[in-house]
Amino acid sequence: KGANNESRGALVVFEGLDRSGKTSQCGRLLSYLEGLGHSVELWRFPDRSTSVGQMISAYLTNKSQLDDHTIHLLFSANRWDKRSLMETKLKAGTTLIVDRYSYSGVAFSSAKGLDFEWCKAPEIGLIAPDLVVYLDIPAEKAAERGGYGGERYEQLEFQRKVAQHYKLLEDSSWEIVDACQTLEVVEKQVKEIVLEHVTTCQKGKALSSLWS
Ligand code: Z5A
Repeated sequence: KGANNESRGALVVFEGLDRSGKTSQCGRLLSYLEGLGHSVELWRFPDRSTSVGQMISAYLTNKSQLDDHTIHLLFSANRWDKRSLMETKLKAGTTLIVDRYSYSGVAFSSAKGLDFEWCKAPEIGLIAPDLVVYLDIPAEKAAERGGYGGERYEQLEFQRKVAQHYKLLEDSSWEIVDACQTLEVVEKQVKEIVLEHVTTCQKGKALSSLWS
């Protein structure tokens, strides 16, 4: 085992449209991994607790207006704020389950019409996930789940565009799960996929960076 291949925690990211079930599945996965005795934490982006996060939250709830480029960079800064803590935790053996990450950043901003490559640029150098679980659901179906609230982006036509842009980001770290299945079926599939990656990282795997 080389110095770069030390045992570590896994970086597991959940992505998908609004109401695809990310938050529900992240919670269930956390309990499951904890039950198996793993060191594990649940994170989410945007992290609304930081000062940058509060600006993002005001924007999402329509309390403030920002240029599309500006808000894009704030979402990215919100992740950069956490990059070094993320590395420390992973190297200390803690698995991180992360509800939304750079893929949301690019899919949402490019769906507004911003240049795709421009959107990816500020994410370069963030830690690459070991696994991206994409909860796949048509925008129409997601909208039926309790309906959308009043936050910006929670509109059917826009969610359709976001889905199209997500597809352009798919790479070998992605596992697509059919999110139209019941919560329990999705949960079972997610557990199996994630456990495999947690084990691989425990055995030793180098960290890598976006986008590679
Ligand atoms: N955004 C961005 O533009 N740029 C970025 O860089 C980042 C984010 C990071 C806020 O995100 C917005 O920020 C988001 C993207 C943008 N805008 N949108 N849209 P957020 O994470 O704070 O909010 P959210 O993603 O919209 O979270 P959500 O509404 O909580 O959705 P979810 O986590 O995917 O779903 P859920 O809460 O688990 O489930 C929703 C409902 O469906 C709930 O009633 C469940 O009980 C039900 N559900 C879940 N699974 C099932 C199944 N399998 N069957 C039936 N019902 C189910």
